[in-house]
Amino acid sequence: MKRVFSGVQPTGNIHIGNYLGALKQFVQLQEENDAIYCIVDMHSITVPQDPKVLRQHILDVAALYMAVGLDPKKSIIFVQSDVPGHAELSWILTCNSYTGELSRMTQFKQKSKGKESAPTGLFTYPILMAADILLYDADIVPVGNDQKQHIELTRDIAIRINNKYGETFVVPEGQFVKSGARVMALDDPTSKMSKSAENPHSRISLLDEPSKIKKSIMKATTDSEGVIRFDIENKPGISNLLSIYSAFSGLSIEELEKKYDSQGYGTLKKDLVEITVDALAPIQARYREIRDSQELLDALKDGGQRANAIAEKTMKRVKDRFGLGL
Ligand code: AQP
Repeated sequence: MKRVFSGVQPTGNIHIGNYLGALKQFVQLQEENDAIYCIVDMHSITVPQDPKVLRQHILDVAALYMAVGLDPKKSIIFVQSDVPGHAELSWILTCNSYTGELSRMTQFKQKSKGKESAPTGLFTYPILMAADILLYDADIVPVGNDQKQHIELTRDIAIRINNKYGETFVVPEGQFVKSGARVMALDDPTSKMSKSAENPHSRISLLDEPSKIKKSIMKATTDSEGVIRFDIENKPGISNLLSIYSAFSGLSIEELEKKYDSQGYGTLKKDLVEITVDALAPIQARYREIRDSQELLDALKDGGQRANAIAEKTMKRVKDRFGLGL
């Protein structure tokens, strides 16, 4: 059995990019692997958060994890800050990484762009992510394409420490889906769909009402050519809609191009609204059942204890290698 680890930040409502790029794989992977899924609340404070809202968002993400199909009997589901090993290991990894490699991270460049000074946590957050993964000896890390660079960094740090201190960490592999690995913003298909983008119509959140989904898709930026074909460079808007359609319907891009041959963008958009609304309806129904339940709190408590037991073992091994403590 392989160990799978991944996480999502509680920074707002999870959108279809998070779902198609990451969560959908989480559910498939829990069937035949030893899966651990975290709500990475310590990552979310790299930018300011309202404490009351953050708590609610932690529960929202946990409920959405379960609503999309994660089962606490099959997967460990827990909150990152409930396991002290993440912060502890992060410091040890920080001492074994370089400012040069962190400066190359494109997410840091994007998130700090235009700011006179950025929080140190925003700069070092890829190390905390490396700690999240290495703490659980993960073999596989299912994530969206935007995290490729961070997985590479995690591997580099693990290999560096293994070479210097002897076999300490499992070197993980990223796992990326074919369609949906990078869902783009509906209002600007050249940047990725994001929870924190200002325009709510740039994304479709898993909890959006049908009317909001309709408005966002019908307003989505396209082009003036009027031909439905996949061409990311010249037709990023239509290509993005086709990718989302393909990921939700299971139809290939070629099948969709044939289906919509000589049809207008309006028809494609209308059908995509229907497909999206239908795909999200059961998730929303389950979310409403579970969000305020004791079952959710019990799952997180139990998950935290089980995650902590694994993390403590790793920390003992790491401290031994580094000669820390007695
Ligand atoms: N647009 C996307 N397409 C495909 N996958 C995506 N992911 C994020 N955006 C897309 C994947 O979702 C998982 C959880 O992401 P996260 O919440 O940890 O952080 P993020 O990548 O920073 O996501 P957001 O939505 O853009 O949040 P904010 O706005 O808060 O920064 C990851 O596996 C990610 O790859």
